[in-house]
Amino acid sequence: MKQSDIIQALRLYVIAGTLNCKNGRSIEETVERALQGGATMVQFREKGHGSLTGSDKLQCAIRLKSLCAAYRVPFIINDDAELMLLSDADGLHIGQDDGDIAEARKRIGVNKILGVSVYTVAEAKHALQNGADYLGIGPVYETSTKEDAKQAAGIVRIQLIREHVQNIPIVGIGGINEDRAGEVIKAGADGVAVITAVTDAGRPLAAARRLSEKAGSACSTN
Ligand code: TZP
Ligand code: MG
Repeated sequence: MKQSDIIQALRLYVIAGTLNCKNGRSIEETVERALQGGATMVQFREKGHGSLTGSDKLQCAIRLKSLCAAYRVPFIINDDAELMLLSDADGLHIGQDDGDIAEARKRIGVNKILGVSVYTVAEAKHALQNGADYLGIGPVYETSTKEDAKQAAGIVRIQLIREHVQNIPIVGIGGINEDRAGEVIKAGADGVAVITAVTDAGRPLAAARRLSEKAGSACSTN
C-alpha cells in the first residue's frame, strides 16, 4: 500500500475485540456500523479473559476481513502474525513487547501493512528503520481500555515524535473521543485510533460519523 493511502486510512482507525463490544452488539455488528459511519481502517484486537481463541478467533477474523473488504477498508490484526496470514488480513500491528520488528516484517512480507506502537522518539526511529509503515502513539489521554497502558502522554508526545521522525504516518491512540480528535491531528497525527468511543457508544454508527467528521476537518486544515 502506498504511503499516501496509509495516511488516508489512518484518519479514523477503529479497533475492537469481542470483549470491547457493548450494548448487546456483536463485534461484526459493531464493526459494520463503524464502517457505515466512516471508519477508514479496522483492527481486530482480541485480548483478555474469555476472548476467542483458535478456530473461533480465526473464523471471526475471516468474517471481519470480508466485511472490511466490502467497504474497501484495510483490516489489521493485532499481535498475531499467524492469524494475519491465515485470515489474509491487510496487515499486522505490534507493540514494543511483541517481538522483533524486522522479524515481523520478514514474516508478513513487503505487501502487508506493519504498524508499531511507540512511546519514545528512539522507539519511533527504530520502528521506522526496521520496516514499520505507520506508528501508533499513545496513550495520548488516560484510558482504562488497555490494562498495561503507560501514563497518558498528551498531545506533546505526538508533536515531539513528529518533529524527530518525519517520513512516516502517525496515529494517536488512547482516550480519544470526538472532542479530542481535532487536537490530536493538529499535533501532527494523520488520524485517530479509538476503541471505546465506538465500541461502547450507544450508536456506533453515529459515533463513528462524528469522529470521522472531526478528524476530516482537522486534516483538511492541517
Ligand atoms: N494502546 C494504547 S491506549 C490503548 C491501546 C490499545 C487503548 C485505547 O482504547 P480507548 O478506549 O480508545 O481509550
Ligand atoms: Mg501487543
